[in-house]
Amino acid sequence: MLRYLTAGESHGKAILAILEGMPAGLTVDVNIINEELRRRQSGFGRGKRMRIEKDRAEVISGLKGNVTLGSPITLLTWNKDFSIEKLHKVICPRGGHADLAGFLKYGFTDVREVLERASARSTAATVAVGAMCKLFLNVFGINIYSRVVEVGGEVSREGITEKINSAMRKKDTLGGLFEVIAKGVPVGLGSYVQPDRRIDARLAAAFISIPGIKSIEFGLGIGYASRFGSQAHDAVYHSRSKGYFRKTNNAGGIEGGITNGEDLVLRACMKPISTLMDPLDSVNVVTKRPARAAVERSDICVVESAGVVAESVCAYVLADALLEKFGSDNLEDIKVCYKHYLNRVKKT
Ligand code: EPS
Repeated sequence: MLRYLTAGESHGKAILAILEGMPAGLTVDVNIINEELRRRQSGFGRGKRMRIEKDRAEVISGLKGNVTLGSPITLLTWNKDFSIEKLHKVICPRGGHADLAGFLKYGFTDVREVLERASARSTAATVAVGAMCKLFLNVFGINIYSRVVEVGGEVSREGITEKINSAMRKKDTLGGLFEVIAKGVPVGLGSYVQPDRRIDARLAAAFISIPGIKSIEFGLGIGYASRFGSQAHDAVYHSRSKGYFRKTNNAGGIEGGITNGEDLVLRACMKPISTLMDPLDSVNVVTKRPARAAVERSDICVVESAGVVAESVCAYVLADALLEKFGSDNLEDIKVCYKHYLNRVKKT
């Protein structure tokens, strides 16, 4: 079983993750993890914090030399902006953020106590975990990509850039739609035998756990609603060279909660960032009087970064499902098992 925990406040000392269940024998190139962290920080519309931080992962357990030991892997990213003890109090919660619900739930006197951990800064840890999982999946020829599909109704690169510029001018923010594609995924990850073993259920939970994600679609997604079954489903073919294959991939690579050997295609919608420079109405939680919501340093649009985070959680779910099917202690054992399985499938 693969599992991970993240820890760290946005302006605390560091952001970290402990990943447990990676098999022994995987060679880790930390530069590749750092490249993923850099990708998470980029994209048009990011805020000033991204000019302060240059996220890099330190692997402080689970490796000897650059090879995994099968023990928990700790991935640590130091924050340059370590100002949690000095930051001003927040008393006017932002609609759309965890501010008010978190403040009431935990009984704080300062809304900042909520936003420090609710911040999407924690996704640096998620991406470090995802990068480890990608390294593992690469051994089996599985690769994961993402792309921005739409921002604020615009689909072209120029249109999106202009839209983000206009949001910036209007002191507003934007969300959008992105797509994640996983290639080289074998048939047979996940299972229909229990609801919680369905790979689509696991991917959906992982995607929705990313801050700001409001919906996820597989393949045709909402497009299924307007089609006849005959236009919606992917017919099955077989050839000697390809084995079983489809000419279409409306299912997005998943049928019955199991990967079917086609590319995984997922789309997710991210809401606009909830910190607004021209803030919405709020209430001062001390006086209970009407006020404007707090203004914090923030981003304008992070759809591209959200795609990188989604690649990471997708990698985590697929790595977990692969380990579940093919063994989990030693990489060489897993490779033998995997090869045997692919041969059996080819002959079937
Ligand atoms: C983020 C770091 C944060 C925000 C953003 C994401 O840094 P700061 O709060 O110091 O500007 O830029 O967090 C949020 C959008 C949020 O809602 O908290 C990061 O590392 O991605």
